[in-house]
Amino acid sequence: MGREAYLISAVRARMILDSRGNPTVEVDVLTQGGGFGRAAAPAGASRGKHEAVEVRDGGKEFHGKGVSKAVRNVNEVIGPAIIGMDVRMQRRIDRRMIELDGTPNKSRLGGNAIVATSLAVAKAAACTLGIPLYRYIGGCNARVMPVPMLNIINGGVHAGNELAFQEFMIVPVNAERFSDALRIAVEVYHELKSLLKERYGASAINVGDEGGFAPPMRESREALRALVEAIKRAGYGAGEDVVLAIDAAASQFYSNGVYRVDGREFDTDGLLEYYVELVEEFPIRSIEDPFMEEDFEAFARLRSRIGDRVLIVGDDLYVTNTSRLRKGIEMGSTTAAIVKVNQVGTLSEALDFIEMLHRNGMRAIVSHRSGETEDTTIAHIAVAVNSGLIKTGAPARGERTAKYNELLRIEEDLAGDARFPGINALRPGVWLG
Ligand code: 2PG
Ligand code: MG
Repeated sequence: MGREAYLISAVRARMILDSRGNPTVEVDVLTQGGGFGRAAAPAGASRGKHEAVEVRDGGKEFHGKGVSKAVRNVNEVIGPAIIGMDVRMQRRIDRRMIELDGTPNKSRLGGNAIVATSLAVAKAAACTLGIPLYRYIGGCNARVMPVPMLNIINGGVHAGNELAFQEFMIVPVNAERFSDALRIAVEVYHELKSLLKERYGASAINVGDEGGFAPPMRESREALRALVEAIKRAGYGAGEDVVLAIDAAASQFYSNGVYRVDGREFDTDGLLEYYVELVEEFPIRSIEDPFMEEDFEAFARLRSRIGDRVLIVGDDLYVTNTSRLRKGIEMGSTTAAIVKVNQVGTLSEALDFIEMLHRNGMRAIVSHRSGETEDTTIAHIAVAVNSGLIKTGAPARGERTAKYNELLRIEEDLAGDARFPGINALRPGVWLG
């Protein structure tokens, strides 16, 4: 194909709805060669303070959450600036958008406008080349299927119960391939469903924002015990076949030096000891955002206590931002980080962040947001960069299963080349082959 085929011929944005019924931005990018890419911006509920800013309309419509300004920014500012550019020049296009925006946090054009465009550009490039997105980003090196971390009990700001920790996850590590791991997770999910129904009644199996159950529990131990029991009832070993992970999202229950969790009030040291107790009692192998988002030092202390056994993960701490990550590396804060493209705003910045993690022997966990769409880009990114880990909710609700289903297709496409790292994914620095 001639070079003209790769030139961007049109950029179109519109408003669509996300999984919480809020407006979000969707962008189509077309190329002269007939390539087409479509992507949508997700939205977080427990957002980090330093994330790229979403531009929303304010006012009465959609309770202020409209995105007509962000849509206009794509159609009238970004589109005209990138039409005619070579769609394969991802970094140049992303840089162009960053320059056009001109703010440190993408607040002028909107992180939501920019991220949807950036991802749609990558998809249009892959489409024009006639290859799947994961191969476009990762080339022939892409081969590691991610171990899924499935949030099957929802708390925090994602659910209407009293659990302070936001996410209680299962991680099926003892499997030959991704599809087997997903099956194991689904079996545990359904055991958990009947267990919760027996114990708390039918309303306990209502689901939260990420498809996990939101039972009327009051304490983390109650949730962790239920997970262990569901794993056993499904016929698996808790700690061997399936391990546990937590996203505390601690900024949400922190104020003025005090963490309010499980009916108690902790200072930083007290909360640290509480995590150590939980790790001794339950097969927890990963803890995300254990402390509030500015306390790099507390993360580092937890890491030196239990970092040899448990992945210590920064999400709100880093917000997919390399300068924050650099600080975390200097201080030894974590052994892993969550990667959410919309926290930083462009695909190339997210890829930089992942590269920095990998070069420092840390794990990248490619992640959804609690407000999602049918967009499956993160499934492709996880495989493209051989992250070995993905976080995309329970195996229920269409916007969550869209990602798992795409991973099933990718595994099929990779066929004999696919690798599934199992427990090694939770060992930072270990090669995932
Ligand atoms: C998180 C995410 C996704 P949110 O904290 O890790 O699970 O939640 O999108 O609400 O920030
Ligand atoms: Mg998080």
